[in-house]
Amino acid sequence: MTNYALIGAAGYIAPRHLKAMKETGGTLHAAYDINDSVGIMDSHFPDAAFFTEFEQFDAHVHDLRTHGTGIDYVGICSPNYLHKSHMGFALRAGADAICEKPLVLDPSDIDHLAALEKETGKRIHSILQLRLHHSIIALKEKIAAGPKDKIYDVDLGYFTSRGSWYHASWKGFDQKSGGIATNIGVHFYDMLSFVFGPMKENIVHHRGTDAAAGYLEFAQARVRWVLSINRDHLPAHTPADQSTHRSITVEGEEIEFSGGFTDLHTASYQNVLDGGGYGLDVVRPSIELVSHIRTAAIEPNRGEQHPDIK
Ligand code: NAD
Ligand code: HP7
Repeated sequence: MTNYALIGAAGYIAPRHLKAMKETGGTLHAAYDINDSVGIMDSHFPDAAFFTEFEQFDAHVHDLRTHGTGIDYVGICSPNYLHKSHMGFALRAGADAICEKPLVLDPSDIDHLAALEKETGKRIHSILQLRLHHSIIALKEKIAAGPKDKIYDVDLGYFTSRGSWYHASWKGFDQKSGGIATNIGVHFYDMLSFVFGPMKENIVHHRGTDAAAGYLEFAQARVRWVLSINRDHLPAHTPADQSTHRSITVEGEEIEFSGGFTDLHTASYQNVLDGGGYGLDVVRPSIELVSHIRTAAIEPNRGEQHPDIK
């Protein structure tokens, strides 16, 4: 039986972690959030202890360890800028961390965390669930089976509408979330390097609070990308009842990957339990990539623009 603790239990993504812990046969012993709206825990782990103050959570996790119920993994679903501190807590408490993306905002934090892994002997795992999506795995296998010198033309449009709440929440503040390319885009930049190899060129065409766009080159791909959370930017062909449109075309051929997301957190946890998982070295390139997007010059005339940019 795997013993878990959870940080950020009241948030949007926490239920997927609770479900993953349950479905992989684990037990949640303790959870923490500054917000007490955590009734969802009853559906999964009605006996788990819950705290709204870090000090009490910390003391409880320590007591559990003293009494022989050491926590194996701490699931981390807190805002992005807090991940580093919360991963530090997990490792110092003798547990591995299973932390939401983006693992950290600043690439230099990865070095600090690597030192902490060495000091504690514990590991950090990032949730990067697109790497476990069946369509993406099939695409990776197809590219790997093709000619190694072929460069593919890829268009990536990621439209996922959010209301004004997004901008008022921590997600709307660059210093807390990293901005939309970091908070949402990190999935697809990581996925692109997973499929097409290391990044070679990173040009930013637009960087706003509700949309970003650019041009990327990987070892085997030229990518025109656009990302938007503004409903008005949805492509005209999006069905009226749909608020998201995720599309990737490779050499003009559409790869369908809008569906099949709901169970990927369970697959992510299982992957860690099976000895896989995505550690610091795996996440470093995508963290460096989004860090560059945050500070790069805006160069709309370099590289090709995505056709759905409005
Ligand atoms: P959210 O705002 O809904 O939830 C964050 C939770 O953290 C809230 O309940 C908040 O009260 C809590 N919190 C804030 N400060 C805290 C603190 N100091 N200590 C403890 N808890 C604190 O956000 P969310 O959408 O659930 O995002 C959480 C994390 O999950 C982020 O890192 C986000 O990037 C990631 N995320 C990943 C996916 C995915 O597809 N993998 C989807 C959504 C969110
Ligand atoms: N939604 C909420 O109610 N609350 C939220 O906090 C977020 C969404 P999708 P996911 O916005 O921060 C993506 O677009 O795929 C609503 C990113 N993940 O499918 O779950 C939303 O309004 C994630 O990294 O959202 O999450 C829709 O109605 C990023 O942190 C519905 O939920 C997150 O957006 C579904 O929305 C974010 C991926 O893109 C894989």
